[in-house]
Amino acid sequence: MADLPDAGICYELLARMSLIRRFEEEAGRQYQRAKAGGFLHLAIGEEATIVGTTSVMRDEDYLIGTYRTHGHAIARGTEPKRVMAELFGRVDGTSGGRGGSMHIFDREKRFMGGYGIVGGNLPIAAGLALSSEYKGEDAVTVCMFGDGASNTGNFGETMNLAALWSLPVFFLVENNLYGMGTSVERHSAQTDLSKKAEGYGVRGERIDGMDVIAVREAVAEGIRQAREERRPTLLEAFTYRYRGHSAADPEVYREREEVEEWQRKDPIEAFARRCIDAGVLGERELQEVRDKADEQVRAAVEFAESSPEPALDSLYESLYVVEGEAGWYAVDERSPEPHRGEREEQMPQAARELAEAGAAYGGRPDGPRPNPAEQGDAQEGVEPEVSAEVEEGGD
Ligand SMILES: Cc1ncc(C[n+]2csc(CCOP(=O)(O)OP(=O)(O)O)c2C)c(N)n1
Ligand SMILES: [Mg+2]
Repeated sequence: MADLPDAGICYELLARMSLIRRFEEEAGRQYQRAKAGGFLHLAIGEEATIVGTTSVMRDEDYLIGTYRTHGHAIARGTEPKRVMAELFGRVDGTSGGRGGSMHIFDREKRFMGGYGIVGGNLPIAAGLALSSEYKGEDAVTVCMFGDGASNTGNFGETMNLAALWSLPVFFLVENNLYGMGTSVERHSAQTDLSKKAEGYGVRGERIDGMDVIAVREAVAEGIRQAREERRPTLLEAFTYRYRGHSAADPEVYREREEVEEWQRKDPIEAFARRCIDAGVLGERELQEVRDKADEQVRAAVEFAESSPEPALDSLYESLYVVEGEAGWYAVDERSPEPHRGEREEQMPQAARELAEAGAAYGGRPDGPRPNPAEQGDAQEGVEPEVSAEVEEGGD
């Protein structure tokens, strides 16, 4: 077992893991109260993998993750209150309340999301690393994804380019043993995921993702190789999510005993005990860490509650930026002049009508869904056609 770092670092690691745990427990509660909308994927149980990784990154490094990344953002330094406000869909959220749980994003902290497409963040990670390389910067991109994502085409394509172009990128697969309800044995022919990129020339290694120090050491070395030698690594960290895949998961694919077995090796408790036994931290500090986490999460909820909802008029803002101008644009070959839903700043009335139709639809999901692209022009007296079917969805 690797040695403990000094007391200050141990305190910080414990504080970060405890804060993330408390944050996510509270996020789950707020979701039950319907304060947080959309989907909610919790990473409770995976804190050592998250915090061990981010603790050895430099400020200039990029991190990109999946849809299970509240903790990743907080670990990178995004304020918990802004993450909570994002879950609540409020203007002070990290994406102005428009992204929600799956799309936490903080450019300032170089946390590049928050990504809902399984495996979709891998090529973006290669792109980020390529941009650092191209600009002659020292930054490394850390890309975290799930065991399920290692089966996607993006995985192979990204590993190939990362090795071929010697990109400063580091990959970490958070192997929590399941992709939704499918176990690794049932979804991957090669169950040693660290070997999956060897054929592309990417070195692999397996570690205990429940041990924050083991993660820290392995990631530090991987990042060093990426930064100094331009050699990508694929690190497989064994971890476990205590909660279901998302808030709506009946969990028929695993036994209660399996969850309890992993909970007995809880990464936060195990690390706290180790620090106490080694005399690095005392009971008083442990209590302080818990109290501070409670306080920060309580303040985050209060902040999110009091942050306003985005204004209805702003519905079409920030969807695209074309030549520095933000707005909602569509390629429409019917005629060159603006159509409904386009260039809303020149057509405030049409934008308002569409926003109101959207809001009314929100309260009446069985009704016809407004689709600006199919609703004709904004000319006076033209009655918009309403069509398109209600989309079914689930994640
Ligand atoms: C391309 C794509 N296919 C399917 C889905 C639906 N989906 C969402 S999460 C998930 C499981 C992914 O599992 P894993 O990569 O192990 O990550 P984990 O959820 O365990 O963190 C699937 C199949 C999706 N979002 N994107
Ligand atoms: Mg998984």
